Amino acid sequence: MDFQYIRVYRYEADPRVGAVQLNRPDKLNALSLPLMDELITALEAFDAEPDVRCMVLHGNERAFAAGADIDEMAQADSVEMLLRDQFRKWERIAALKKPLIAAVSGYALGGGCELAMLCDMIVASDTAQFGQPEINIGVMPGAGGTQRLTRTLGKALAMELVLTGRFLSAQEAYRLGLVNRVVPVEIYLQEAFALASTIASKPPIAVRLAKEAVLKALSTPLEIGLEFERKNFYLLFSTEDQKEGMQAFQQKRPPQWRGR
Ligand code: CO8
Repeated sequence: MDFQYIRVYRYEADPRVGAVQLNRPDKLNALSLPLMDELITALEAFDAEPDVRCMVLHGNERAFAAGADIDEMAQADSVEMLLRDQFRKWERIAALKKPLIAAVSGYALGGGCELAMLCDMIVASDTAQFGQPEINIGVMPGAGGTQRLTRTLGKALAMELVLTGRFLSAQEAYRLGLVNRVVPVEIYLQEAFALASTIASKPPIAVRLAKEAVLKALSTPLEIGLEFERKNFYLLFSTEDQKEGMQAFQQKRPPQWRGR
């Protein structure tokens, strides 16, 4: 399929990893409606492709994404924004079954920061900057920023970032648990792909059910989450990969995953 605002490819060293690059560099990858349409199409296609096990989303060195496209919103009224219903697409990204890793360099601002937080993990370059500067243009975060930042950073800091628009450096974001690791900009993509490749080498049904269970922790009370976890755990005992994984351990050989 031909895309105008993204580039879709497989990681050369491990084709089980699908990659999407946001590719609107002249606008710092501002997340326009057509770009978001392309992005969800590409991610859902990878999600449905049996030989893809993990996905990486990245921008370029200067910007992961500098937010929603301000030019598209500047003249809109509330009804128009509501009818656009653009957050449906964001919900579809949150509903992807396979792990999605954001590789972030440069700006991850507004919707760009929210998109990175929607991913399952973030690998940051040492030049990455995260922020919710919507307050400076007369609005506030709308794609999860007030909720996901608060859950990760706690109320005080999330409040500061949302009310002042201050950016977090990559190191600060790492210290606070927003990102998994910070590496020099020259190798941030390589690092994200290595992480994706490790996950791609694991039994895919266990990966899928484990991802679901971890995400459940963010939206349920503990008892419900524990019950959900237990059911997924039991379910894995119906997979061939569970038998293979445990037998391979006993026979002291590497497992051969079948994804069944
Ligand atoms: N939207 C549209 N265009 C943008 C955006 C954006 N968010 N960010 C940058 N650009 C454009 C600039 O207009 C400029 O275009 P041109 O060359 O045609 O004038 C080009 O990208 C380069 O940008 P700058 O010249 O401004 O580059 P600087 O290095 O001087 O500054 C900054 C970089 C600091 C990142 C600056 O561009 C900036 O402040 N950008 C806006 C950041 C922002 O406010 N983001 C939040 C947007 S609102 C939002 O995300 C709401 C999310 C919730 C809804 C999600 C639904 C999809």
